Formats: sequence, C-alpha cells, structure tokens
Amino acid sequence: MTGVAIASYLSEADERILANDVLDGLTRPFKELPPKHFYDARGSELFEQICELPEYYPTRTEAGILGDWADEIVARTGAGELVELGSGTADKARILLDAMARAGTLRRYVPLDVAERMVADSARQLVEEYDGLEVHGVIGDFERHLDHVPDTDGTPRIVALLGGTVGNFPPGTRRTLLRNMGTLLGRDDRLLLGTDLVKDPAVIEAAYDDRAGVTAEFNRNLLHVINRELGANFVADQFEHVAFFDDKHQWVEMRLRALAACSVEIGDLGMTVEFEAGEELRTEISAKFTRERLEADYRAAGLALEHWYTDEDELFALSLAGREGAQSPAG
Ligand code: AVJ
Repeated sequence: MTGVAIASYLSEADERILANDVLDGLTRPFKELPPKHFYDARGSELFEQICELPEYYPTRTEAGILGDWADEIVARTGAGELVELGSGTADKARILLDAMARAGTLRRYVPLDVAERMVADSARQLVEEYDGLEVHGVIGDFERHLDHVPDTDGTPRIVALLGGTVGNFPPGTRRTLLRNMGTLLGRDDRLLLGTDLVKDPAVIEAAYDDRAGVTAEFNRNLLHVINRELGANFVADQFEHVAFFDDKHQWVEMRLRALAACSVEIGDLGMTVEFEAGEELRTEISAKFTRERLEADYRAAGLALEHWYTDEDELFALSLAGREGAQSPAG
C-alpha cells in the first residue's frame, strides 16, 4: 500500500483551450495570449533555468523567506496538510513539508498541476522521503479544477500559490481566483500566497530580460507550442523579446515583436494572422504588489490578510490570509 493517489481531470476539451485562446487572442486589434501555454516540456525546462539566473531574484528570495519562516507559519496555523496550486517540481513544498514534519503535524500533500509527469515523479519521491506522508495529486488547471481538491479530514491546511504566479492574472481574474481559493478554506485553514513586490523598475526589467537570453527563449517558446499543437507556421526568430515595467498598472509585461511584416497560417484553425512590422503580441503580465494593494485584492475576494513575511530588501513577500471573519488560529 503506497501513499500516492493521482487523479487527472484534463480531457480533450482542454486541448481546445489553447485553440480558443489563440482564436480569441490573435484576432484582437492588440494581440494577446495567456501565459499558461508557456509550460510545455521545453517551456518548463526553460522556466527552471530562469529560476537559476542571477537577474531573476523571485525564486531564491521566496525560498529564503520560506526557509526563515516555515516553522513559524506551521506553528501559527497548526497545518498538517499542504495544497499547492501549480506545484511543478515541489521544491518549495519541501520547505513547508519539512517544517510540518518537524512539528509532527505532517499528513498530506495535495499538488495540483497540469504537468502529470512532474506530479507523479515528485509524489513518488516525497512518500519515500517523508514517513507516513500521503500524496493526493490532482492533474488539472487551477483556474478550472479547484473543486477536485479533496476535503480535509479536519487537519488544518495551507493552500499555497507560490512563485508570484497570482501576478500573472489581470486584476479581475486574479480576484476571482483568490475567491475560488477561499472556497477551499475552512475556519482553521489559511492561504499562503507568494507575491513579487514593487521596486526599482530596472531590477524588475532585468529579471524579465536576462543577459543570457533564457527569458527571450522562454517567451518565443510559446510560438513553438502553437506551431506544434495547432499546426501553425510562426517563424519564432522573426519575433524579438520585449519586457518593460508598466508603472501605471504596476506590472511587467512580456511581448513578442514582429521584426518584419508576416502572415502566419494556423492550420488547425483554418486561419491566417497578419502581423505588421514592429507589431507586438502580449504574452504575459506579472504584477508587482504593495502590501496595501494585495490587501485590497484579498478584501475584494472575501479574504483577510493576517501575516506578511518579507526579505530584508523587501523584494518579495509571502502572506497568510484567511476567510473574512475566520478566527486567527493563534487566538
Ligand atoms: C513565476 C510563473 C510567476 O511572472 O515571474 C518568469 C514566470 N515569466 N520569467 C513570473 C516568468 C518570465 C513567472 N512566474
């Protein structure tokens, strides 16, 4: 008897999501695609390389904050279960699972990710590493499959969305996502959210336009995904990587700029998309937060910020939030 259960909720209908996003996003006057399609095998590998870049501070800063505060977070919440949305390789989860193991509360890890292989591999490793741990993997998209997260047995849980991923959603969608995450929380459960913070735009822009060109490759990989999945003929190196901080929206944007006018066939959709020379396609926004702005998002989602953890340079923050009106577990 092993402690691993994995259930997949992805279906053929989900393959149409890319098609719909492409159809919708490339027929607008200002072309745009959602960032979730970056993460095929190659894109996930490039993202892991980004996390190691000298310019890309979020991953290591968040890991440092988690390392410093995981015991405190576990003591405060009494958590014995971790639900992690977009769990990936589960590197950050380990820091929290270690703290739960030290506290003697650890029972279950519930990773939710579209990448079945990553969830299955990490589940197998984790049950070996942690005595008595149960892993219940959910293969799905956290925008649509949160209702497949199992109920707790009453053990307090932490529902985590780390890495600053919440910043990849525009404000309205972000609040809807936070509200939906709130439905997974009972009175004793808490949300743990990683958010990148507003800072010198030059620091942010360097993090999204590294000297080695890994982020540029990651950005262009989206075009390879569309070529492969939808029979399109983008010439990826005819598009240049653009990243800039938009001060008004307080987010960094990534775009792909057509170096020359071109027309792209999207075979599976029977559609041709025209790009003018210099025309830009927006591929990602990554919002940078202040504590005040995040508090407003929480309030709009029926949640309340309870604790704020940051690094000494205030580059990145982790926050604990509960459902509005829930008692603080520490009393
Ligand atoms: C960690 C997924 C939130 O917005 O910083 C990294 C993805 N994009 N470099 C982010 C990303 C460009 C990233 N997330």
